[in-house]
Amino acid sequence: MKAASVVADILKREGVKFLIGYPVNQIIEAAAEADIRTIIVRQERVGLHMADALSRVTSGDRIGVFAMQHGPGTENSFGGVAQAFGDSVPIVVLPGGYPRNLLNITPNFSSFLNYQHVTKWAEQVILPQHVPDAMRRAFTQVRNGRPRPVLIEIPVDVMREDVPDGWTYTSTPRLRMAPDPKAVTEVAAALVAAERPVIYAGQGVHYAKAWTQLQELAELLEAPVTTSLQGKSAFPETHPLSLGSGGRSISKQLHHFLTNADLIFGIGCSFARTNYGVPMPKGKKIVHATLDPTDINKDVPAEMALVGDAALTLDALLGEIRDRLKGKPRGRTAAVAAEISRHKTEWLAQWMPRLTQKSTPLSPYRVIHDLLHTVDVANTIITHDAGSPRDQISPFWEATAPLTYLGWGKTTQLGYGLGLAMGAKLAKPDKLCINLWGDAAIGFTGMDFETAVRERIPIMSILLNNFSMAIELKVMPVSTEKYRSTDISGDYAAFARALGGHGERIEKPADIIPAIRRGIKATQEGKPALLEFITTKEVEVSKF
Ligand SMILES: Cc1ncc(C[n+]2csc(CCOP(=O)(O)OP(=O)(O)O)c2C)c(N)n1
Ligand SMILES: [Mg+2]
Repeated sequence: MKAASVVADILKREGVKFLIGYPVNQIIEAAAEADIRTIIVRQERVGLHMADALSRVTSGDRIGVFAMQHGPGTENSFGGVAQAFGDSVPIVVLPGGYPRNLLNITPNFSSFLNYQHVTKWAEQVILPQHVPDAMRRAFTQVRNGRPRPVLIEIPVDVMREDVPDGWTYTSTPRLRMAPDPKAVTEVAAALVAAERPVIYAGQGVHYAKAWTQLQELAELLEAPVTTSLQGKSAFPETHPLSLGSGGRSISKQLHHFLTNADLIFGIGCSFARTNYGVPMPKGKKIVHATLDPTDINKDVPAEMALVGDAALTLDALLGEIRDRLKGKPRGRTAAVAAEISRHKTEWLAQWMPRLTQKSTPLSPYRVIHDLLHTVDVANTIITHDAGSPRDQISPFWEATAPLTYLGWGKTTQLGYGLGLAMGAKLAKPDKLCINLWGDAAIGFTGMDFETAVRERIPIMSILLNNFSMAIELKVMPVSTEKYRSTDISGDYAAFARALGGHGERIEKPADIIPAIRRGIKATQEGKPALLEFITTKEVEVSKF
């Protein structure tokens, strides 16, 4: 068997159903021969984003795989891999490599060398007989420990060579690690002793599928819960103990509770310092539970820490806490819920004029509010994009079911959302998959709307077109005034139609909901929809 066919065979044994890629890479042809559906994108970055979403929405049970050609393909893929690394997403990247006589010789791009800083594991396979070993290592690494991209570079001449008969492959295990029982006892005592604890859940809860344990912990401690952007939807945001998600913009109730917390318990989170996460106030007792010890004491000093899978960690803590409380609730829930509700009511009252604004151009907040109240939220997977759309939607979208909101942004590449929605739709065809983006974002990856049409991946794109990079207006006043440097333009509804999709431009408030309904209908008929809302250059976000 040729090395490329061995890779395809191994992908099959690892449960891979889709190979997303861009030619030329012999693995694409070999995958098709092995009945793995190949999906060809218009540029590598979007394909990587699709693979990324596939892993995210399946909690890593399925691993997104992407293959591209040596040279330009690998050079052009860097953004997609870097984004997955920044956001800790497990994907397998299979670049071709230059033939061995040119491999590692300048100016030929070496994936092995160049991807070191954006992968947790990178290998170059020199001999065809080593392909199964390399694939075993890659899948073992991608399924275990901190989720992150892995990469196996196979030179084109190796792909064409035979792997000698007798090779074997066993699919790799997913192993979990549990925290030190002694540390669990100490943390349980601290959680029970805290007067005003706040639980901060990260995406580790999604990967461990520890959603019920998280809710149980909140209800047992009678403590409020927030999440990172990546952890958004790990806790039902309509729950009386929910503070909503953290991000660059946050709710008033979240600000209030974090400011007044005596202990912050981070579960399945990195506490990485970022502009796109809520900062932890100084002087709080931080308890950090994560599966990656390199995050402990990195950006936020922790008084106590637990290392392990979020589900096993929460299981262990729940046992200890139940023992300590002895079935006697402390009766805090009503007061905590009332305190949340008071701040939430005040906050929403303050934002309601924008959320229900009747003027034109439309308020992006009105579009988001109408969308939230039109779709079936629990059966929708939505993602934001970089820039204002992220900060406008994330505090106001109340996710009710796990993995129905793909939050992101440790690094914030404009245009990421489209591929995420497409990958989510591939993995969960019964969900309405939406990406919300601005007119700068579509400039990066918009052409892959054609991939959605051609590959029958009926997503719904909500485009907020304000003919501007509005978020930059404050930082670029002179270049805007002199050279119109923040202006951009386009007729994206026409663009969507030209590519074979459903495209509509919406300018009046009364047309928002009917257009959303028509967009959903188009997706149900198998046609991707792009709804282009003409909006104000809104720059206000909910910050404290
Ligand atoms: C690849 C990339 N380059 C640059 C940026 C910096 N950046 C963040 S948002 C933004 C402009 C956003 O404009 P738009 O999407 O139209 O949203 P608006 O602020 O107009 O609502 C820029 C340039 C980025 N996030 N990603
Ligand atoms: Mg814009």
